[in-house]
Amino acid sequence: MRQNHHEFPEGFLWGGAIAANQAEGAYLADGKGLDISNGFPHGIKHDYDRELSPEKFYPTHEAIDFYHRYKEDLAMMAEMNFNVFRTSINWSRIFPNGDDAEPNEAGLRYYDDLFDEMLKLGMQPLVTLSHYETPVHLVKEYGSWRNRKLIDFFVNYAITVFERYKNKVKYWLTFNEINNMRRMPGGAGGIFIEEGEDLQQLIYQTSHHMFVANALTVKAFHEIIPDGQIGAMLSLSNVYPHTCRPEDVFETMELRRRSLMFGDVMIRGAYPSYANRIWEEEGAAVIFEEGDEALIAAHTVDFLAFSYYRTSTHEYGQPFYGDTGGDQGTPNPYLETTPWGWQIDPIGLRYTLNELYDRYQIPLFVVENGLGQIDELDENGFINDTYRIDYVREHVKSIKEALRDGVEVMGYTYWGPIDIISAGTGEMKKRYGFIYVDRDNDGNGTMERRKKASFDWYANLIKHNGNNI
Ligand code: BGP
Repeated sequence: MRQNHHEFPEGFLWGGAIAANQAEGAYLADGKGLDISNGFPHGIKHDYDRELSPEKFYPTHEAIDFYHRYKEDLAMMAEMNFNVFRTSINWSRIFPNGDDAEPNEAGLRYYDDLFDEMLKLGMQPLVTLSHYETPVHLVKEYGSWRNRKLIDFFVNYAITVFERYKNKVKYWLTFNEINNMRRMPGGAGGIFIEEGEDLQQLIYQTSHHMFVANALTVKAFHEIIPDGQIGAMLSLSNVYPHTCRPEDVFETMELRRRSLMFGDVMIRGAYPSYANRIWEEEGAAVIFEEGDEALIAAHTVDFLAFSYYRTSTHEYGQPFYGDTGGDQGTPNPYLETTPWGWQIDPIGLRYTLNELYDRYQIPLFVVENGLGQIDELDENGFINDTYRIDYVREHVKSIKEALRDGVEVMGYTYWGPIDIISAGTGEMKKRYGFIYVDRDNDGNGTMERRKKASFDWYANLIKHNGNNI
């Protein structure tokens, strides 16, 4: 029988995670096309501008200028002893319109340099193919994932980057938080509802197209990078029943299943039996083409990556509502809450790791976990973010407990090791970083980088492979 780990195993992947669109800026540099993130003035929770307005400020256009400053930033990540760094390739740097016949060489070269730099510093790149970055042209011209042509465009993009980076990048993720198609299809898939359309039908049909694309991508990946690993990525912050009332308990399971079904398809290779009932009750009739089910069955992912930020509770009859942090219902009186209403629950991470491993029995990777807070500089310009240290320490302890429970965990990439643009709200004020960036919500500031107290603490945690807590 396999022994459970009492400590973090050797080779555990420690680091941080960002997304291209929330950090790079340089939104039209070197031939890049517009991607959907460029049209959200206040993040994906809020309005999307189909046409950019010259009067408005769009935070992703400059973001934190990681595009030009990545060497300096990665050097700081190396100082924190990262052995993995997660970012995305912005699809629209490689195929500016999404349907171009040839890839954009300047975009390819940028990621060559970026991955070379990571490798030089001892970090494995962990790369997301699509992190809320669908090219705008695909949305306007094809209706995004409504159209099965997107499957070909996406797979062609994936093959292009697999071929290009096969000797540099061994860990890949397909769609960031694919289950956010249910909560925020605009951000997750460039799906903006048109008059006369049924939202549920739209969500499940477009998700189905993404599942087919996922299967074809996994197939190509295993052919091109046989020594690598590719994962599904879901938003899996958890939700508890608000009370022990059976109606609360059962409906909470139904809510959770609406996320887990995305994992079921990509990991088990088939829609779960309860999917039919969901579609029936939502009035959705998902059209499958011949061969779709066989493809999905044949090409499943190697591991499950997920984000975990918080838990919430659900009461019977409450509408299913969520944001970038996960499902959100009624506050839990036992938990502390951030200024953004996210409730801190380290035990919930251990609960989630066990839940997922029981269900799937494949390696798990915590690729997002972090604390968005208001950080204030003291009179010396220092940020003593003990609250962030507490957050990470308690969550890492929970992972250690899950290892003892027998869960296989590959790694931990803290979300936003450097302050970046919030995906949900477009703010800079919601800071996650161990590194402070001098920039505010309106784009003022010098962009100077500065270490917070958590910087040395996290460096020391990794130095001891997490076994000093
Ligand atoms: C996830 C996204 C990230 C991210 C994070 C935190 O949903 O994958 O892109 O930003 O949530 O959310 P926010 O930025 O809204 O605080």
